[in-house]
Amino acid sequence: MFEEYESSTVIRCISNDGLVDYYPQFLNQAQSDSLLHELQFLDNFTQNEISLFGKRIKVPRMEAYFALNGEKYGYSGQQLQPKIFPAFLNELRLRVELLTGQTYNALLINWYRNGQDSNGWHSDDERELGINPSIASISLGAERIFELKHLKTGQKSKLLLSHGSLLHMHGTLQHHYKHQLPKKNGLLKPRFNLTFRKIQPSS
Ligand SMILES: O=C(O)CCC(=O)C(=O)O
Repeated sequence: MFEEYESSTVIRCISNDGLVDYYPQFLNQAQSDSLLHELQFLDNFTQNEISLFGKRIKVPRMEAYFALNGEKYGYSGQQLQPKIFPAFLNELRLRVELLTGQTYNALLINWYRNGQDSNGWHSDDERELGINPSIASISLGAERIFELKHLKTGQKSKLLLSHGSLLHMHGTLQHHYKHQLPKKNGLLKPRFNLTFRKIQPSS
């Protein structure tokens, strides 16, 4: 069960099993609009395939993956092809690092074209992300609901992710919770979700 503490800039959701910090206005309106505009010109998006119950299926969203030094990352039986960070996303990366106090060398962008695109229940627990992954996730465009579910109790928490917000998942969260971005019927507008990650050197 999460307890929420609100200050003017951050809502911190604390449980014994992980940490979530939510910054509703990490970017102001003008910055958010301008970033959303720039993202629409990126031509790195593909609809990738994962393995699920022995079958190859297309993920219900578009993805683009950037890495500073070709760091390899993938999930559910797919390997993402790293592209070089465009300058504007690298500047954003440095700004995110200042906020969270972490360093990131990779960025996975999810582009949900409308409310029928989604991201099913999962934990970001791939070995490349280290023991307690720090994932800083920026939302741009349409508001969508983000859900967390405790693995043992099944208890759910919901957050509405707004345009320009940043959600920081860290601590032991990925060991104890799954998260998802469900479909939203009737929504025609797109949303971009920029997830900054730290890929550990392979041993
Ligand atoms: O779109 C979101 O906010 C969730 C993205 C997500 O779950 C992921 O990239 O692992």
